[in-house]
Amino acid sequence: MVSSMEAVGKLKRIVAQAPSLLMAISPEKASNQPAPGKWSKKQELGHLVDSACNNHQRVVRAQVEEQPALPDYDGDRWVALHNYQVMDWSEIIECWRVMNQQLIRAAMLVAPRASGRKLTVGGHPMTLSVLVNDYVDHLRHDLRHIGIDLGPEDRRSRRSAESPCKNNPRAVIPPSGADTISITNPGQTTR
Ligand code: NI
Repeated sequence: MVSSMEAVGKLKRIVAQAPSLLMAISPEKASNQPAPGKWSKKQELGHLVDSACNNHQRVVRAQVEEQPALPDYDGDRWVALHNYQVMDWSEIIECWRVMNQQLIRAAMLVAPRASGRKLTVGGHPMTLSVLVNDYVDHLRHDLRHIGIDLGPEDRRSRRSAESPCKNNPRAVIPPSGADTISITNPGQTTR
């Protein structure tokens, strides 16, 4: 079974390393929108704040509810709602750091036997352990797109229905039985 503790260890290292690397990006560069409708680095990191908020909630609920059916969220609308583009770059970085500390706190308390607890996110069945691993993989992928490279991604925990991100759509592996791989960019995201 994939361990959630290993993923939490990776997350701790990312949260220790990434803020100073993000601060090295100038606010001007972080505000630059590469094309109409594309996220700036501010908005991409804001999306990672939203991801942390949603996944913190999931990590908690998976431990206090029996087989919870957890919702996905509309990544574009969450970014637009928070208006990250007008926030200070340093404030978004700090918000991201603090939310991940909160997620780490909740995930640190997962008892070993709870790692295999079953839940669904946006209708996709998974375990709590897979959810935590998937969260960290997605985080590392999106940080790399922002320009923060923290080493190779761990692909062991990829789920069958992976949601691409706005700026960096990637292959969605179809559920088993389907025979095509498509590049899509839906608004809904589980990550
Ligand atoms: Ni993303």
